Amino acid sequence: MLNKRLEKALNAQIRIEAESSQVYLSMASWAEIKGLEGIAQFMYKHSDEERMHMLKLVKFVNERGGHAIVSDLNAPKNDFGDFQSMFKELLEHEIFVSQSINDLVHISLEEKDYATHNFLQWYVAEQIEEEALARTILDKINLIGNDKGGLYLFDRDVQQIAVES
Ligand code: OFO
Repeated sequence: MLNKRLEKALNAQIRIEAESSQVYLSMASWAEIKGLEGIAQFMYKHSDEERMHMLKLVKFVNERGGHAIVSDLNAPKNDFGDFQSMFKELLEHEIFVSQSINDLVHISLEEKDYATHNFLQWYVAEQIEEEALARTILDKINLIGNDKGGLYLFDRDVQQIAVES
């Protein structure tokens, strides 16, 4: 059975995952209208993944005798300036999510809830991957600079990552 402190913290994480899904959906839509097809596809996929992260938490909270709450969300912005800044924001957002997962892990240990601690390890591993992927993409962006041909190839590369992951 989840204690109230952990239930509240897990519900806060449910909200963060839902907001992450909205942030990436907004990035996908922005990229799509800019003609950045590959980047849009990558972001749509990322948005779906965040929803899956949220659902996994919802199921877990309810299975453990808590009540997963579907709350209102902050609206994401809908203009990202340029794709370079957008990917920087993606990395910053993932770092923020990792911090929040770390805090949750900390609470689960303080509350001696080892089932939740074990469940959260999946998120810890996922965050390592997501941060690493965002950093790899930013490295590619730095390599292409302002080269238009490079952007075309980058867009295709990112699409490929979306298809393969
Ligand atoms: Fe990309 O963050 Fe979920 O967990």
